Order: sequence, then C-alpha cells, then structure tokens
Amino acid sequence: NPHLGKHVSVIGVPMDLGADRRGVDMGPSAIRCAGLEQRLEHLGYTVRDEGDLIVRRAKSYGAAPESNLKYLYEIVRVNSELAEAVAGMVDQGRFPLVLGGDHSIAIGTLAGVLRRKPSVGVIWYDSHGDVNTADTSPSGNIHGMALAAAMGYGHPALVGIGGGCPSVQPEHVAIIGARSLDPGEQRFLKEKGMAVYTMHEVDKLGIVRVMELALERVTRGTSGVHVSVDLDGLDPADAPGVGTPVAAGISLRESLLAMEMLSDAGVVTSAEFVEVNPALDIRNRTALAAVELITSLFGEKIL
Ligand code: EXY
Ligand code: MN
Ligand code: MN
Ligand code: MN
Repeated sequence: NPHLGKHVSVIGVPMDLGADRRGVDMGPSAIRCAGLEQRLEHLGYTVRDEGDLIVRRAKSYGAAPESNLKYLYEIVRVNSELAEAVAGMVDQGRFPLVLGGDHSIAIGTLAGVLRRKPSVGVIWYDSHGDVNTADTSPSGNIHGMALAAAMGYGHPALVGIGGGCPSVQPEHVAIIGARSLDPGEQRFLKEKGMAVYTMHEVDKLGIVRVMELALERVTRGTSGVHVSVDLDGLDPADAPGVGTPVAAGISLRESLLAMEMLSDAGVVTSAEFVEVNPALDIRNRTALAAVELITSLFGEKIL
C-alpha cells in the first residue's frame, strides 16, 4: 500500500451552482454518511476532516452580466478558497481528498495542486469531457467547463482562479469513460490532441488496457497525479444518484479495478469525488459506491 501511513485531509464543497440543479450540494454529507472516515482509518490513515466550505446560494449570484456563465462569481469565490485550502494541505504533506459538489470545484482543487505541482497529471473519469468554454457551452453550466478552465481556456475569471497558477497541459490528461461530448468539445479535444478513452475504447480494449494507457499518459513528464472522479462516469445502474446520468457507462466493478490500478501505480497525490446527488439516489447507493472507489484508490485489498 503506497499511501499507508500518510495523512489525509478531507474537505467538502457543497456546491451545486455549476450544475444549476439542486441536490449535489448534499454530496459531501452523503459520502461522509456512507462511512468514509472510518473506512480510511481502518486502512491505517490519519484522517483530518476539514469540514465544508461555505457556498452562498442566492438568485443575485446569477449569471455574469457580460456572459452566459451561471453563478460565475460565487463559483469563483468558493473555488479560490478551495485552491488556498488544497495548497495548504499539500504544504503540510497531507493528501487532499475533496468531496463534491458539482464538478466545477475541480477548478479550485487543481489550482491549489498546480501551485505546488506545476506539472501534475490528471485522470478525468467522467461521461462528459467538461471542456466547454463560454463560447461552446450549450447550457452555461460551469461544471461542463471545469477541465477547459484548469487547462487555461475559458472566461478569465475561471482561468484566473488560484491567482495565475500554471495550467494543466493537454498531454498530461487522460479522460476515461466519455460518452457525451458536445460539438465544441469534440473540436477542442481533437485540436489539443488529448487522450480520450471513450466507452468505445473501454469496451473494445477493456478497462485494464485503458488504465495502462492512461497511466502511461499521465505519468510521462509529470510529478504526481490528480484523480478527478465524476460519479456519472459510472453506469447509472451502479450510480443512479448523479445530476446528469448518461446510459451505457463504466460498471462499478470496472471502476473499482481502475482505482486499484491507480493505487498500485503509487503515483496519486490528490483526488476528488464529485456529482453525487442524494436527492436522486436510491438508499445512498451512489455515495456508498464513491466510498468503495475511494478505499480502492487508497489501497484497500480484499485479501
Ligand atoms: N456538456 C454539457 C454542458 O456543458 O452543459 C453537460 C455537462 C455536464 C457536466 C457533468 C459534470 O460532468
Ligand atoms: Mn464532470
Ligand atoms: Mn459528468
Ligand atoms: Mn489557473
């Protein structure tokens, strides 16, 4: 177990403004409720729960007047706080584990990580690409723009989160599980030559080969790997409680194996689990799946 003996800081971000649909703000609570802390302690980690950031939700925080970006300024404010918190955890040698919340919080997590590890690799486990910008977004929902913003593309207020931190490099990213990409996103991904393992590759090559290829991609020329898991990457049968479910996804079994392979590689330095929506869930199944994925990522073995 490559992480064992390490210290973990858990921080919750009850954000749903980036999704513009209520419910994912309850994600951090549902994941804690599913037994996260005890499970990590059982694996031998020292866990410090830093609590939740405060997210203010009011109509007056609506779209920025000059753009179609919904709740832009509150999302920027919360993500700036998150970036500070995450950078602080890295400084203290603690593993940042961020609980969402909608996927817009990846901008803050990555900004914090990038300030300390300017060439971090990124695993983006998601049914979506999240590489829209204000110009290509069909919805104005910022969670669909998170990866683009972390790469330095999009509204200056989003790109500027973290105060001029470096950007994620396209060659350091692997997207896994994609099956819903907007036309503008398809153009972006091709133009930047990004590694996208869609469901086509997952089905054709199998999750093991896909993870081998993805690991090769995110470890070449990087220091450390950030794992960003959007629970909608999983099949809705295994993770029904997500804001934007997309059919024909990665199974929980395959996803657990994917996390185990990331753990075995011994390269992961931060992680986030996002888009759990308890309001749409069945008996907290999606939060329980998130906890299983987290413990697998942290080296839990069956035997
Ligand atoms: N691509 C669509 C949009 O930009 O509105 C849907 C994005 C959903 C994003 C989810 C969290 O990954
Ligand atoms: Mn996402
Ligand atoms: Mn998604
Ligand atoms: Mn930045």
